[in-house]
Amino acid sequence: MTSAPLYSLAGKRVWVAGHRGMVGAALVRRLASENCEVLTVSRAEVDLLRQDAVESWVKANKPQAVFVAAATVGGILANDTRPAHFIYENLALETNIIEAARQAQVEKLIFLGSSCIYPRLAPQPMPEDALLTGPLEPTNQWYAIAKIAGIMMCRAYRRQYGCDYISAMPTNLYGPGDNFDLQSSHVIPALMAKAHAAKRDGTEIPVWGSGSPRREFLYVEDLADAVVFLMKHYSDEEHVNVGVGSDVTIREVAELIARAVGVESRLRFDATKPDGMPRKLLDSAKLLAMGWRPGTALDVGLRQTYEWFLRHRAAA
Ligand code: GFB
Repeated sequence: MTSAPLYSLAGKRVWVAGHRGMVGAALVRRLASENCEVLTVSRAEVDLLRQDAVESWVKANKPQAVFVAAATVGGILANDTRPAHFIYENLALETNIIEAARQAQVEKLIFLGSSCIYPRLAPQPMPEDALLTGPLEPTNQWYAIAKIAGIMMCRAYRRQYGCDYISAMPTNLYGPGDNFDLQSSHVIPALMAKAHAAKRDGTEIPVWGSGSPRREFLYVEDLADAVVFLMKHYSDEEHVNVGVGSDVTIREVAELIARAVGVESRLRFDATKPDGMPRKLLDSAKLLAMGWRPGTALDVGLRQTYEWFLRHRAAA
């Protein structure tokens, strides 16, 4: 059963930071039914890496609630090869936004992290209190450290300033608006683009790594729904995991993607590419106990993502 909301978005000025990204765009779509005024700002107007620009814009535009969906993100190879980008840009933009929000007396803020904040060998499924209990996965430790810092900032701002700032940790995401670039993307959009090419050219589908790592995948529209739910129903220090409760191997997701694309090509595994974390399944019991449920099965979400890809192929 869902409890009565603690915070209402109705009539509020709500800033979605990062509205051009997959998550931010899904949040803007989801907020259309919340009877609030959604604020967005382009990168050309405000560079989120510049503290003075962020502070001036927030002061002038006076949002009452903030969704921190802005982030420098990418798949395993991008994380592994551009560590300085991932740690610097994420630390800079999240500290700029959170401090600007405090100065402008923003009523409520939700910071979005990632399941890679947990130790490489955390117990599976990973509960919230596994944070900082062991060494991180080396391929994405830079991004993870920045995201852990964001969680800690929200906690510290609650303690010292009484700010109602909370954090949500989504599992691996996919859906409309994803990045389909083969070098920098996550596994689902990469394999979808490769399966599409294999269907066109009659070739094999190259899959990085061994195919045995396990991942939990959440459709981005469900994530947006969960984040709005938490904004309204949650107010506490501890971050909240957002997942679907089950995972699949990379081989299995590759097969599901091939089915969604309608291709029977053989999978070819490339052992020169990294596997990353052996398993990444969140324990989302805390969120489920609040009454939220994901709505989209993986095969359905994959079909919808492929339809989006076909419609937006040139841009993707
Ligand atoms: O989605 P992905 O890049 O992110 O990779 P992570 C997941 C798994 O899929 C890895 C395999 O074992 C990859 O080796 N994989 C197979 C592929 N084929 C491909 C391919 O063509 N492209 C990609 N990208 N992977 C990221 C982190 O980790 O996940 C970030 O680096 C973030 O920090 C994000 O947390 C959610 O799940 O390994």
